[in-house]
Amino acid sequence: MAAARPRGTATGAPAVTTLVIIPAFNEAEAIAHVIGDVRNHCAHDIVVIDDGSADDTAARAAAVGARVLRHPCNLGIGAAVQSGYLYALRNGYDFVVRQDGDGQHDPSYIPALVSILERGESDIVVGSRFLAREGFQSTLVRRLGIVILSVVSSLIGTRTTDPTSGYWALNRRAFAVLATSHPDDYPETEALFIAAAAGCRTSEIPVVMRERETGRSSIGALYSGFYMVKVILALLIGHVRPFGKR
Ligand SMILES: Nc1nc2c(ncn2[C@@H]2O[C@H](COP(=O)(O)OP(=O)(O)OP(=O)(O)O)[C@@H](O)[C@H]2O)c(=O)[nH]1
Ligand SMILES: [Mg+2]
Repeated sequence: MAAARPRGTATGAPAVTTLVIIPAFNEAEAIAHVIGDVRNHCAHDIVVIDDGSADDTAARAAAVGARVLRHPCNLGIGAAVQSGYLYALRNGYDFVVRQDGDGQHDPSYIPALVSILERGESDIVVGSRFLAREGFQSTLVRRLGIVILSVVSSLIGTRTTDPTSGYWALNRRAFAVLATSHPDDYPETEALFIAAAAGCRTSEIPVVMRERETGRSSIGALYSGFYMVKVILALLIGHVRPFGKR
């Protein structure tokens, strides 16, 4: 795998570097287009984390010049994102943008997400589809779950309008925390809680999301209910448990 970009500017000041991480599981049909779309909107480095795909995801990402980390088997979305954070940490990046490999996240929002980190206003910026209420709003069952998770999150002090959004930007302080401690599946709500418990500040900007056009969703209607219970239990247990013992 290629090393991270050399850092530094003509004036000698260290350049701020941003890495876009794209977790991908069986996204062969979408991944090359997603990478091209990111490149159309920013010049940041890109790493695709191929989570043990059975299709050509890794080869197609590599064919268009992206760096690819490969899990030897499918470990789940949480582990895929955590591998991206670990890579960013070990290679000295300042900021990470996390976006999905199925094309649901419009990379035109990347500059806006990163600019909030650059101004030091927040440690994590979440792209929320429910602030503008335009575009893909998810299925009815999942929206209901999202409302319940928002309420539970508010009660324990991590208010967010879109607790399952996977479209985030994080500074090094935040991704260092999550590189060490990250939930497995349906991870976003719990990850926000872990970061907040470690002192990270979170904010949101409105984004318009698209519907998945290819591949398969990780979350069927049946699993939505299961994950909801799991995440709520994890949040409540996390809330009564000192962070240091996590
Ligand atoms: N399905 C699934 N996706 C994974 C896994 N590991 C990484 N991913 C990637 O994680 C991202 C989010 O998964 P999605 O299934 O799209 O989840 P989602 O966006 O909440 O659900 P949809 O709105 O139905 O697409 C995608 O880019 C996946 O390719 C995994 O084990 N299963
Ligand atoms: Mg998706």
